Amino acid sequence: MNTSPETLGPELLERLPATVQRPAYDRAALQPGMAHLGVGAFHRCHQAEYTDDLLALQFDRWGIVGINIRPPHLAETLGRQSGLYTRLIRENDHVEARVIGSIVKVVDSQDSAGPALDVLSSPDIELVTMTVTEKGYCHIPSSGELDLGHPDIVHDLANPETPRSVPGILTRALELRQATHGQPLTLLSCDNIQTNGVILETVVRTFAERRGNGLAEWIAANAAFPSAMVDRIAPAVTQDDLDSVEQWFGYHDGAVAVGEPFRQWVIEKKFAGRMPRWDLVGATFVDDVTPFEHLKMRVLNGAQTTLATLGVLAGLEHTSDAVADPLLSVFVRRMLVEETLPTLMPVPGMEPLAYVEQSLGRLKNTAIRHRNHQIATDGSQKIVQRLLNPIRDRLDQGASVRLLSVPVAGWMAYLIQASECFGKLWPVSDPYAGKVAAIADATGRDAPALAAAILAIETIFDPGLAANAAFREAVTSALGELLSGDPMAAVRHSLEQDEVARLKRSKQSAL
Ligand code: CS2
Repeated sequence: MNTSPETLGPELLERLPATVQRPAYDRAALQPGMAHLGVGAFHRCHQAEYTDDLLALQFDRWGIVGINIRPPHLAETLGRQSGLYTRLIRENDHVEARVIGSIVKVVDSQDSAGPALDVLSSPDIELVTMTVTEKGYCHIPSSGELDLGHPDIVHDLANPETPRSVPGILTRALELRQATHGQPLTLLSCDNIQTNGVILETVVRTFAERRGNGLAEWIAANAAFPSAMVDRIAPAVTQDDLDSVEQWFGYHDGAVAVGEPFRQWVIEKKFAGRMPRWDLVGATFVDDVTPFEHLKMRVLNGAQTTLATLGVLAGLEHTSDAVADPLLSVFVRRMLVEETLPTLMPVPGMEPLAYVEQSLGRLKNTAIRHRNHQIATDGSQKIVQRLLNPIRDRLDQGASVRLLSVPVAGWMAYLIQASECFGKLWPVSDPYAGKVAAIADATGRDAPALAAAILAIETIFDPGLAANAAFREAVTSALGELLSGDPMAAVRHSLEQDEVARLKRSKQSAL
């Protein structure tokens, strides 16, 4: 008879296979102390794991209440398992399994903000971390300001007590805290956005200022918005991952998370109340996260976005396939070493070249099935910090941006080819997908006209950058080739041109 396997839960903890580690503390004694918004694969592989490590070392009341305000629902997976889940660390053939116990409760707040507000306004909660994706902040990517024209923001300003956006919900929660117990709150963004704390503070403050009643002043005095650099590659979980746990360990887990061995968390030391001592378990508290952010976003994430969009255009499925491609691998290393590294500030304790090699090594991990389409999702929200900011710095230095311009054109080509006019080659998800498709449908296959129209989107390309002749020329010529029958010609040619320029430079310096 075929009986279905037992589902992970507290009763199973004592009977887990010896190869699966279990929480090294008494979960039953844990109290909710912090909340997390956006319980996806990344949170389960990162902040929840650091917290699990901390609980094993120094028991405190830092149990996590996990909240989702967008799909998926948590009740049927994590909820059913009392917050427990299996976190797999995978590297090629190596697998390490551990059940994480730091999430003590989950709350679904997709239908209305009420359940999320109850948690976030509770005096038990001293800290809220969040991974709500780049677009969750409803900010304008090129300026970092709250997008007052965003439909959810328009809705929330008109209906502040029933908000649906992240800025609206957080502002309302702070307002409820002010009106009831007055306890301070730390709001720690763990999204991969440059100056994420500043952006979060800006969108909340802008929202609060419009509410009036001294709320913005109360927030300024009682809330803290530290910035943080977060890192671990943890792709969207697949049915295969769930099946593997069942097959290897004999139990069912609907909330498995899979990540690579590497992890990093650098947090600005700016808390409104008590601070979980994540620094005792590998995180770093610093006064300024900027150099760490630049390094990670421009090198690791820059490489990922480059390999993702160019990888899709080359017909490759995962990051590990793209980085294994000889041409793309030479290209991405050259781009990072020659054009990206000179834009970085010194980072304490890190050697930039070694970081490039380490990053490319991480991307080769074949057990991490990170789909190029997943990384290309929301590219409009990612390219500013990953590609455009280093490009601007290079242009300020009077240096070439030939290589960095290719993935910018890659992002354009990725969205353009999803348009009707280009035969809808693949489905895409990006807040600017509709705009780019409309441009493509109106413009047709004229690469210079396409590039000009997309570069004119000021919320992504600031006008000063878009007007730069060298950048425009490099993007336009790469785009023409990426849209041709031989897309990788763009990559080959940019490398050849770069080589010629290098030879010229070395001849000149020899004279
Ligand atoms: C990826 C990131 O999907 C993406 O945009 O580039 O999620 C990346 O894997 C993480 O930032 C790694 O820390």
